[in-house]
Amino acid sequence: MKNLDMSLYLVTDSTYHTEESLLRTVEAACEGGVTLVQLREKHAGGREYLEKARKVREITDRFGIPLIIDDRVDVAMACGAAGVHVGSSDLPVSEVRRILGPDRIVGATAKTVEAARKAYEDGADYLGVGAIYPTTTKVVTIRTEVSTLDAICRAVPIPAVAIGGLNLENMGILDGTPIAGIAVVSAIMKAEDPKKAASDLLGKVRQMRH
Ligand code: TZP
Ligand code: MG
Repeated sequence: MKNLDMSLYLVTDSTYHTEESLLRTVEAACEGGVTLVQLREKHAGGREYLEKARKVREITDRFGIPLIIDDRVDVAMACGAAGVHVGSSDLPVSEVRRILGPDRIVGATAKTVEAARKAYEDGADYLGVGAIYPTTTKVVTIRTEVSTLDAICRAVPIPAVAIGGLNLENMGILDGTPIAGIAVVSAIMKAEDPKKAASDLLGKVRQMRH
């Protein structure tokens, strides 16, 4: 198993950012202590995605934080990212693993214990589980009960992070579940002070896991 610190996973959203403010926000989040970054571009073509990925990687590299690319194996390989995250309508985990080889990180979304087991067997290194709360970021998603999240964590030996509508005020609901961390979009990407937001979230995750 890879040595991944999944305590605070930033997933980006360019919807309400210029490229410049996106990069500034990622940098501030890195300063604040995020432990993993996923570049998630739902509307960019391959070229734009790659150019952005290279710029984001320059930042994450400076902080020694792994960069994961959402959906696109080709973009991840071209920019030398640490890995790829795939959901149920993307390339299957087994194919992504085959293409990327054993060393890169493959993350998968899992909303059921069955999907979690399959992703693990197919070679996923970690799981994203949610949406725990309603989210304004992703339109097409279903809610995942905390009890399901808990069962997923116990069903597979790979780390799982909770995602979906999580913030400083409501993440207490995860207390007692054996999650490896949380993944957030809005709580950092929409924060007025993303560095402080990241630092506060990280503090709370660490406190919760004790
Ligand atoms: N997958 C499940 S919920 C979600 C994704 C990508 C979006 C989470 O965004 P936010 O803003 O933290 O609710
Ligand atoms: Mg996807």
